[in-house]
Amino acid sequence: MIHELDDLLRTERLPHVWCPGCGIGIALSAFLRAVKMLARRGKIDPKKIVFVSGIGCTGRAAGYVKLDAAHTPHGRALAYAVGVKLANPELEVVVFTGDGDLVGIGGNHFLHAARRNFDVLVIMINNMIYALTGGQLAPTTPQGVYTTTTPYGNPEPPLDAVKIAAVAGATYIARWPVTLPLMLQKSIERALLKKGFRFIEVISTCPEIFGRHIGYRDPVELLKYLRKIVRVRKGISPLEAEYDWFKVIDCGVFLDIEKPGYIELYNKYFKVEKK
Ligand SMILES: Cc1ncc(C[n+]2csc(CCOP(=O)(O)OP(=O)(O)O)c2C)c(N)n1
Ligand code: SF4
Repeated sequence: MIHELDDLLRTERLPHVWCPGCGIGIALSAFLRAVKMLARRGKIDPKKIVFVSGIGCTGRAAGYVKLDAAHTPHGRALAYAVGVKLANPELEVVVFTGDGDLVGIGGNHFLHAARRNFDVLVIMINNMIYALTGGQLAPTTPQGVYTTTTPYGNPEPPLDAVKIAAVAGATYIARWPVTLPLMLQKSIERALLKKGFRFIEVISTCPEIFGRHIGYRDPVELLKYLRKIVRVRKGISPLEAEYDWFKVIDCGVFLDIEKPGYIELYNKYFKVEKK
């Protein structure tokens, strides 16, 4: 059987490891469709893309894409991506990462890459849990929810990565749920053509672990619930966007500005001479 994305997939590695109903595949296919669309229009060369992921269910994506890819240690995807871009600024570096990977163990890299407006696109798949390791608390886990490390309910308020990216200094910030894959694709297309630190949060579904913990083991019911709480809003600031699993999750493009990215500033201050 031939699929329209086969040329961007290592089909010999399929079937993939993700559970039925997992949202990660929806996000990955939105990314690959965006690449395909831009390549067709001559705006991007897939041979210049480097796809970097860390460890986690999300991290497995690096093994399936037919792009230059790296499956790096947990929490270090962004640090690795920064190294790749500094070594060869001609490359378009994309980090495809889990919420635990990026804002848990990798939180410091996130903060400083955004502060530097480093030239990288970060797509964070937020399933609100450490899924691969069986359901421990993530920084993004909603308050009150049972996890294997908070058996009496999570006492902590969750971290909102959109707001962190905004105050730290990103140039593009968006959030989309897996229930709106076309909006996500268009947003990735836009972000791929920009410089600086671009951050897209994908609200994903993990029926196997997170869903089971909150009483939505059925993938369809979980998707229906997600659809209910998502509110698409235009023109609001990232600081106004609500992130509350029990009430509403605001989605949309919250920031799209131009300012010099890190590579441009580096060249300016270090006065790099071309040989
Ligand atoms: C240094 C290090 N610490 C901990 C782990 C164990 N570990 C693997 S994946 C993971 C969390 C995964 O959660 P997330 O990044 O949100 O990805 P998901 O599986 O939910 O997609 C952890 C703690 C590890 N592999 N390496
Ligand atoms: S455990 Fe959750 S995140 Fe991991 S593959 Fe299964 S559904 Fe997806």
